[in-house]
Amino acid sequence: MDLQNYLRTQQTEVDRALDRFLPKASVKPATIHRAMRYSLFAGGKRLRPILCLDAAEACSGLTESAMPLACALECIHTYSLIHDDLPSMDNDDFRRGRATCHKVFGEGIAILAGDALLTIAFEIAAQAEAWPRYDLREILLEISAAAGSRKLIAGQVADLEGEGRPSSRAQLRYIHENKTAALLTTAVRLGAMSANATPTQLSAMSDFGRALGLAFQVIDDVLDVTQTSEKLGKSAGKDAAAQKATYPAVIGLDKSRAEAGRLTRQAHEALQPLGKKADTLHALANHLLEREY
Ligand code: GRG
Repeated sequence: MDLQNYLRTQQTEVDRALDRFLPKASVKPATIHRAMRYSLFAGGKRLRPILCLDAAEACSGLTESAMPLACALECIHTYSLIHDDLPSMDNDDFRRGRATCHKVFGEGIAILAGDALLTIAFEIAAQAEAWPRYDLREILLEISAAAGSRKLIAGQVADLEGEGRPSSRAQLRYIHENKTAALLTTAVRLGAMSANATPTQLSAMSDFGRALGLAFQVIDDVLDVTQTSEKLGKSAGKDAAAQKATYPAVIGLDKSRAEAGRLTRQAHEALQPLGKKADTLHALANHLLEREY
């Protein structure tokens, strides 16, 4: 399988769908729609939507059924990046290879663009069809829980509060589970739900998403130390400068790489019940471990 080519095709499909779901840039008030589109179409990897679509296929579902959920997740993810970059958070000027939303549109509009992306995620998800095992109520509960104060925001709070203080591995794991792995787990779970997955398939996806999400954030921490800002499309070296709780800071680079490898193996094992149908998810897990940006 030519994974690079496959990822490009999936990114294009996701971008087309996002373009259909988002208000056009000319819709009033144009400033907010321009700001939302500016950050959304800035060239993200579309990892969460692609995982959602692949999980649907691994459970014998159709990617068309998963697409509204895939797009909703990308809107939530982009909102979190816009807010994460704000002066009151990480105060970053550079994201997805371009100036951050608040640098271009000002802080007020950037906050509102994040709010609007979070809100539209639910509007988009509500357009998904219902399935015999998983109704819309369950889908919306899954998304709200992942984006809420016990998961995504909990991770961000712990991340902010951990700055400048020594962290234990347990604290680090808590941050990674909530800030990163929760949304990635939800991505594969929603894909599976859109395929009317059996309880065994859904449980396999939960285990896969968690292990993959943890590996993804360990690698993200490693890349922050080893790569340039140009390559990453975001400011490199910021974690160390802000004395953030990261794996390289707590256990060093070599052990961090080994930990990412161990978690990726765990992700592969979790997919066992899905057999050959999960081949693309296996390939994606390897690709994320070896990525350079
Ligand atoms: C509610 C005020 C408020 C803020 C929410 C929750 C939150 C802010 C921020 C967390 C965002 C964050 C930086 C999570 C870490 C996960 C991570 C490594 C994100 C980068 O994901 P990629 O590499 O990015 O998939 P692209 O740009 O490719 O989509």
